[in-house]
Amino acid sequence: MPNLILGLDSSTQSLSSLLVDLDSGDVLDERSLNFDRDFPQYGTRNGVLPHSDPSVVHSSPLLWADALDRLFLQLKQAKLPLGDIQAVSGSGQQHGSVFLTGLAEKQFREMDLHGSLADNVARVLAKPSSPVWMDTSTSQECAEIREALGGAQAAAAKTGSDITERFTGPQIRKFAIEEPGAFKQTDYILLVSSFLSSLISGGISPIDVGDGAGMNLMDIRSFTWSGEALEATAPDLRKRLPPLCASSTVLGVVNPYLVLKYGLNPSARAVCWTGDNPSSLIGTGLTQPGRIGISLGTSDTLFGAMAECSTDPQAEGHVFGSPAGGYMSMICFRNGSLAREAVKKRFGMDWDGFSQALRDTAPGNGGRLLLPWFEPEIVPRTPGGVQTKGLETDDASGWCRAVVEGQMLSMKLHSRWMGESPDRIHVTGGASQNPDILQIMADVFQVPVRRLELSNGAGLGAVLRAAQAVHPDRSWEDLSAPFLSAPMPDVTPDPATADLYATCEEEYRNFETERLSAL
Ligand code: XUL
Repeated sequence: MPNLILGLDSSTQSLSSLLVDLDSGDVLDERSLNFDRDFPQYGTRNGVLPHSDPSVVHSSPLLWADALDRLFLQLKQAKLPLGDIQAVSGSGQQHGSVFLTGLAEKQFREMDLHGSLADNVARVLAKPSSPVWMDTSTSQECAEIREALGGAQAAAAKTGSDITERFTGPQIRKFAIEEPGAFKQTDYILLVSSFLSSLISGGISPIDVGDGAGMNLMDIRSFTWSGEALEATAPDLRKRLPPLCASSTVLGVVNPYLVLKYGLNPSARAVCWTGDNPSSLIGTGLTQPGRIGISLGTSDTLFGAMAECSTDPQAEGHVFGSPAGGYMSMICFRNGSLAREAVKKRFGMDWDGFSQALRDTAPGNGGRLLLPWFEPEIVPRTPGGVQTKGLETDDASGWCRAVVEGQMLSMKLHSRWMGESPDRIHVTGGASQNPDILQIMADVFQVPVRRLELSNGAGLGAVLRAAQAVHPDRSWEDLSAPFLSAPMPDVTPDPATADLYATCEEEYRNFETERLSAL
């Protein structure tokens, strides 16, 4: 029987799937449903529900359940061999929460086959909508929890992150305060990942330590619920939270609903889901410490496995459990493509012109510096305002190099707390197509940079996690090798720039410290 594995990824705007044959390395099917386009009845815009207060950003758990049904229906209609699937897992957008009544466990275990998944879920919802990671309406709740835990550094040391607006704990506190009646009706609080995992496995799924760390409720060192954080967040929270588990947990066989409606094999395994970032760690080949991943998107994200649990003394980065065991770090820099594009636009350039400017200027940029805070920045935390040193306002090529060097120096500087010196960087995202940007990355970090051609790192991570859970004897390297091809040779660092960029990092740090205290 072929060894097929199904990986799913429920992101902010879509549900996508990847069906692979583990033995041949073939991708049999890859598809995606777009929430706005394919489910217009929910009225979402970019995957979220419009709200009069822009800081309140929710979506619908019924939409996510409907999407799961539609996806399995499409796979069945495409006559894919669903009976040969050995294991299913998935990843979800992090931090979002689903609030269910005490009837949920039985409802999911004994699904009504006459109704859809959404019909089954609708009967047990304690709150119709789910706050998601884009919600920024919990500043007050964050301040209260942070104070109870002894400040930002203490909260980060305890839970892996400072108390953060989009994280689940503050969102739960807001719900408990604003809607005490509905909160009282809530017996289960799930994440997007564990909610969908519950539907696949037919029961209430535990929360894995990767996504659990994005709640500000889990003790990051012991991987157990933190009594202190629960206490500071909402009344009687412990009894409302499912247990925590390792990300590789096999929950059992798939829900009979999927067997009877779509022809899944009754012995197919349901493997616990995790958050999209922990899943991407696996999907980008970063299961071992010693390598970091950088995703160059609207925001730039740096992440990597860590041998030991070290938390950010500035309380700006995040620590999650790694699905491969141990820990992972994640640092979000808000001014990613956003800043590169702002410079390109300022000088009326196209990307070829931008790249030419990088080639026309020398490493170190003759001492010209730029702090790329076009928008308020997360790391380091600042309301922003671009800061320059030695840069004339009309120096187009100087600005192009300065923005990229500034971003790379900032990433290097602000990832030092992780205590890892990488030997390779795996890079993904739109701007990873640009070899001139990658050369600066390689020179600043003094390690080779490998571009991965991945359309869905989180989805591939789900496949590999499911595969590893049912084949624990096979190594991550062995499992991932057929899927992680690099489309071009690694970009290697120029050793002649090593001392120069060490000096640049020092100068950047001093300039940043000076401007942060002045702003
Ligand atoms: C991570 C975060 C986002 C979501 C996106 O902290 O909020 O990356 O996981 O899906």
